[in-house]
Amino acid sequence: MEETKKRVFSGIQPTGVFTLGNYSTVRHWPKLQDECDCIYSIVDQHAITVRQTPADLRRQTREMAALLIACGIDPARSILFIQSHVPAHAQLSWVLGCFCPFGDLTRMHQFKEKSAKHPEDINGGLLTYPILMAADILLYQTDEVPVGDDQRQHVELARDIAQRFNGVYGDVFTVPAPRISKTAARVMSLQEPTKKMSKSDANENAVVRMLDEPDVILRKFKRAVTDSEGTIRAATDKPGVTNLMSIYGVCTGKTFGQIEAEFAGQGYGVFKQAVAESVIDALRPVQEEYKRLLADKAYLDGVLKDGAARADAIAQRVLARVYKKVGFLQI
Ligand code: ATP
Ligand code: LTN
Repeated sequence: MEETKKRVFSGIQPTGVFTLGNYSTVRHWPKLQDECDCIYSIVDQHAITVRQTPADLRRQTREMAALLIACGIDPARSILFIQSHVPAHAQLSWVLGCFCPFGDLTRMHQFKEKSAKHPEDINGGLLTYPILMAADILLYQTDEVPVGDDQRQHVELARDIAQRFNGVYGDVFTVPAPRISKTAARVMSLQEPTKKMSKSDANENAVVRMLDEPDVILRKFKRAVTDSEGTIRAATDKPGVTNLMSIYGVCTGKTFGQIEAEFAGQGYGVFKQAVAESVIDALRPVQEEYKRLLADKAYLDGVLKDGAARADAIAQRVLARVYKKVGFLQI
């Protein structure tokens, strides 16, 4: 009998070069490829909920594919594709929107944050973003969704939608669960350590990018906001130092206890230098592989084309079932 592997789906927006925060989450994805059936999508339709420059979006989409492969996503074992290449995402999104209460959308943290950040453009897409995300997930009968902690609420909404739909039409969708690695620390901004480090942050000093050169990384860590206490320990009233500790933990695998012991009696200068070096070492192999891949556009495009065809075949079947269930006439 054929063994049925768990289906895993996750997405990432091509909104810029990805950060150490994204890396903290994405580096867990390749490990799932052996035990699970993995599908990873570059979600360009989600990206336009915030205004993008078309040429940049195109370039960043291909760059994101190269970065994901450089991080270890293997196109032979996983499906890697661009969301807008599979029309069923937008199609299912419409249907699912009719199964999602308006109030659930307005209480999403990300909607509140992004509408505060872009008060001049609080568009419908920003509000319905989680419905499209639910469509991404449910189209593939996903069991688990590996994401950072900031996306938990969205995955829970996808669960609610699946359950509501199943409640009306029978077991159509697999009910997905978030898979949040305990070691996928939520990396915070280096300048405002109570806010998450975000790709689209306008303050470059706040963000360490995957493709930053070593001297840039060092400079950003030297400027990182800490506090006046001068001891290296994790505490809620020390968000800057705690964030640096978790970054050091991501790059070295050390626990907070080990880090506190290692830097007992030392100052922030020494600690910041060590954190920067650990990041530089962790990123170096990914950067090298990325540069190699980006030079081979034909290979990347081939991977994305093949990925879209494989994703589309799965998505079409699920969409057809949904259309039938809700009563769309098939001729
Ligand atoms: P944007 O700034 O455009 O909103 P983002 O940096 O939040 O983007 P996404 O593309 O939305 O990045 O997220 C990709 C993945 O990275 C998600 O699984 C998300 O949970 C994770 N992630 C994003 N930021 C962080 C962070 N600071 N720490 C840990 N994981 C993160
Ligand atoms: N909303 C996610 C990106 C995303 C996603 C998904 C993640 C879009 N669709 C489906 C998991 C599953 C984010 O902002 N990180």
